[in-house]
This record gives sequence, C-alpha cells and structure tokens, in this order.
Amino acid sequence: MSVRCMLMRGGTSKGAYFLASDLPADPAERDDLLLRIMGTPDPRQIDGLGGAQPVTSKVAIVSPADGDRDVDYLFLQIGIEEATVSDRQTCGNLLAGVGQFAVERGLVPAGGERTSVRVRMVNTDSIAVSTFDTPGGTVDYRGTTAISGVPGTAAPVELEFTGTEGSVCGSLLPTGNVVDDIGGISVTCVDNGMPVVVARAADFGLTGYEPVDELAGLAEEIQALRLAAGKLMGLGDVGGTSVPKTTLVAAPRDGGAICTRTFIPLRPHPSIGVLGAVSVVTALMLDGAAGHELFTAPPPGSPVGVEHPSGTLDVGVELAPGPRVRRSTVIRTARKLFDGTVFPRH
Ligand code: NQM
Repeated sequence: MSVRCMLMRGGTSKGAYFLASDLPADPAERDDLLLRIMGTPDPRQIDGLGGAQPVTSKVAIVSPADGDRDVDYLFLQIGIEEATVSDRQTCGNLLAGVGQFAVERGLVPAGGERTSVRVRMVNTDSIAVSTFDTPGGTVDYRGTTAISGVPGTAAPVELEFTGTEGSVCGSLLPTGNVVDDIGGISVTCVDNGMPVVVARAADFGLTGYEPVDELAGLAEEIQALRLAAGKLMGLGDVGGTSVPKTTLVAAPRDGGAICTRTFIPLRPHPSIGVLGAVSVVTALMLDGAAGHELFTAPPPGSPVGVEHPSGTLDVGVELAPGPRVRRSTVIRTARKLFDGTVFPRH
C-alpha cells in the first residue's frame, strides 16, 4: 500500500502533508496509518519519515472548505517513543506550507503574483490567512527571506491570525488570573493560539541564555510545573499531552524584546513555535505578568523580537482592551522538499 504525500519544511518544522481524501476517513485507522508512515514508536523513527524530534514528527491534513475559508487544516503531532497521535494543538510552523500545498494539489487557484489562502485551523477553530508568492500562477519557494533556525533564504510567507484567543482553553487567561503561584514560582498561563506556561528562567536557577543541550535535565521540574498549571488551566491531567508548553524568559540580549527557552512539552525547543511565541508575547504585554518587567516593548508598529536558542522570531500582536486580541502576525518561509508516495510500515 502507498499513500500520496508531500514532505515540506514549514518555518522551523518539517512534516508530512496529506490531502484528507488520500487518508482513511476513520480517525483510528488514519492514526494507525500515520504512525506506520512516521516510524513511531521508535526513538529514532528509523523506519519512517519522522525525524526523531517533536518539530520533525508532524502531519498536516488539508481538505477543501467552503463558507468564509478556502481550506481546512488539521494538525497532528505524532509521538516518537510512544504511539500517540495528538490533535490537541495546532502548529503555526507547518501552517506556513498549507496554502502552497493547497495550490499545488489544485484545491485553491493561484491568484496572481501573490496568493492569499484563508485557512481554518481545525484543531483550534481559528482562522489564518497565508499569503505567498505565485508568480505566473505557480508557487515559487525561492526568495531572499531568512528566518532564524533555517539555513539560507526562501520566499516569505505572511501569516495573519484571528480568533486564536483561548484556542484550546477557552480564554486568553485560562486560570482567570494574570499571574499565579505554583509551588513558589510565579507563572502566567496564556492561550493565544497555544497554551503556554510562562515563567522567569531565574526562578529555575537559570540565566535563560543556556544552550538547548544544557536544558534537557529540567524535564522533571518542567513536568511538575505544567501538571499543576494544566489543572489550573482547565486542561485536566496533562501528563501525556503536548500542551501546555512551558517558556522560561529572561531579559533580551540581542536587540529583541525578550529571550526565551521553550519546552515542547518536556524537550527543549531548538527555537520556539509560532503560536507559542505569539502567546508568550501576548502574556508579557500584560501588566503584572510573570516576566513583564523583563520585556522591552518595541516602538508601536514594530515587530516584537522573540529571542530563542537559534536566533529571533519577529511577531506582531495587537491587543484591545479587555484584554482581547485583535490579530497576530508573523513572517515564515516554507519549502516543498519532496512529492510522491510514501510506503507505510506493515
Ligand atoms: O507554536 C512546536 C513548532 C511548534 C508549534 C510546538 C508551532 C506553534 O515549532 O505554532 O509552530 O510548540 O510543539 O512548530
């Protein structure tokens, strides 16, 4: 048996993109197939497409949609060691390839030099508009835009999010508070597209500038924090789920607004997720948030630089009184790596 599949880099992640119509309709059958395609369970995913890291063990499933959107995008996080498939979060990085995939597969026509595709992110029932280069009516991945964490340059993909507030938890501040105390550590629990627990790196005895490989030993402490936070956020027992993420913050040191070290959910992230960064910035903009005093707000209208272990991710977040979120924006790049058929393990 073989399945039509496109392998794409979306932002700083990599995943297998499928048309929903190329996969079984039954979710249990579909998930079993995806585990066999990605090579899970196995710490190296040696017999499948997965790259043995959370950011390379991802699947995007795209289908045509009507109403106010062009396509539906379902994101699935595929476990590595464990045979798990989670739809509990979306992924703003794989999203960066969804519009181009929709054009390549003929779901959406190219609309001139640049094409905008309205994507419903099924996991969180929110909308993203993705705008990318389609000169001469075909997708062009080549360009001069660099993003931290990806070598070289490619064509820019503009992503604009609306309706991401409370995407998984139901509200922007799911505990009802700007700040909570968990075992003596101040945290801000936020959900503007991704549930994240924000805390100061200093409260973990860290500078916040540690390289990723020095952070692996924190898994137990991070798990204890997110287990307690998950309950306060109304997520129940989050012991086996991919959300909430945890981001430890420190003062910026490379001209950005904040420095971050993120755990997804226990492994240190080599950079930071897109909606993760949007959510962290949203939290830090609020007076009284954990780490708000470390946040150096840029001049109005300028992007907010989120420093992370491999560079800086620039995001835009527009808040309204409440606090409510008007819109969030980010620039990514994406690239088609391979198009063909994949042969799942038996
Ligand atoms: O937060 C990693 C990534 C992500 C998700 C994660 C993402 C997002 O780097 O929108 O992009 O948080 O698991 O792709």
